[in-house]
Amino acid sequence: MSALLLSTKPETMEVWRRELAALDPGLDIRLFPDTGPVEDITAAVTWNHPPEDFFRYPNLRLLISMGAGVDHLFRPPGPPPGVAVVRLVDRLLTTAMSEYVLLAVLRHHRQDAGYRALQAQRLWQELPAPDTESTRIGVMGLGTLGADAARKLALLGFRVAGWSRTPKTLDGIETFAGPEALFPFLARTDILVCLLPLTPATEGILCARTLAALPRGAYVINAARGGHVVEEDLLAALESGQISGATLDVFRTEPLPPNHPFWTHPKVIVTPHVASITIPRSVAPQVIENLARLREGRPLLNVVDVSVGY
Ligand code: NDP
Ligand code: OXD
Repeated sequence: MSALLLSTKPETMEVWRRELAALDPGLDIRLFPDTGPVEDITAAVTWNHPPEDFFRYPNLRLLISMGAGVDHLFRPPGPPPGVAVVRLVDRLLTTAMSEYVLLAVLRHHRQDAGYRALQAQRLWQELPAPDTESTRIGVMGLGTLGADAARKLALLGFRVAGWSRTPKTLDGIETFAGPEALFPFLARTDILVCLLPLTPATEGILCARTLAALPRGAYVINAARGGHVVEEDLLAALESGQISGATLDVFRTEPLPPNHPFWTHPKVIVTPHVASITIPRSVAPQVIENLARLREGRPLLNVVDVSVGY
């Protein structure tokens, strides 16, 4: 017996089941918590499932994240030893994230908040003209999402740089790599975009020290994970004017609690973790493909390096 465990928000579980079953009607899909005998489960497609539960399935061999990020699978105790982890890489996910980043960059760059405030006062007034070619954008993370956003920003004419763990070469983009390059990268960045995975090495990376290393008045966009930001440090930097504003899609606590200061902060734009939403129909083929590869012992797609956590 070989069954697939499906576990996500109850409201999307049925959509996932339908899309996977449409591609492989013979697939034995078990919707958590109705797992049947735990010995049957050989793979799981999951989002925010309690990680300790994965240890209950003695024949589990593969964990498939329902998103690009896998930090939810690495929360203690992490994936059971010997279980492979894969994530989603999907054209629609990538396009949507770049749209989010471009929107946030352009809204700030074209002083949208300023013009809305003038409109509210019926004031016909010019603000200083934005200068695209001298605006320096820095993208943290040059993976699937960061590289696409960086390329699209460069096409618009911004001066784009990116920072990654290992060295990268991208046409028209200045690249920085490793911890020693972080501060030089920050020092040349007017608009900072975070598209890093959340790992022990990147947790709290947007903190007082790194925010202070940006030029005064820099703008911050975080569409990666809430755990990248030390929220009190960002609030203090906004208060002091070191950071002129922020667009935040992700938060340490989600949903963002109603009394959280970000909700009403005049310099903060909040969105509810929607920068890029997985569309089950679009990603179902790669899930089915990976299940086939698992069965046949072929190399899996979009494998996560368990030793670094992304
Ligand atoms: P990838 O794994 O493709 O890319 C990760 C990038 O981050 C790589 O360039 C990697 O460097 C770099 N990186 C990792 N660790 C470090 C480090 N310690 N120092 C410097 N650079 C580092 O991920 P994706 O681009 O697909 O996704 C990025 C993240 O976006 C996801 O993990 C997820 O958290 C978030 N996300 C958010 C969504 C939302 O709706 N808000 C939707 C989808 C994803 P290297 O190239 O050297 O490996
Ligand atoms: C993801 C997300 O990681 O939606 O895909 O956050």
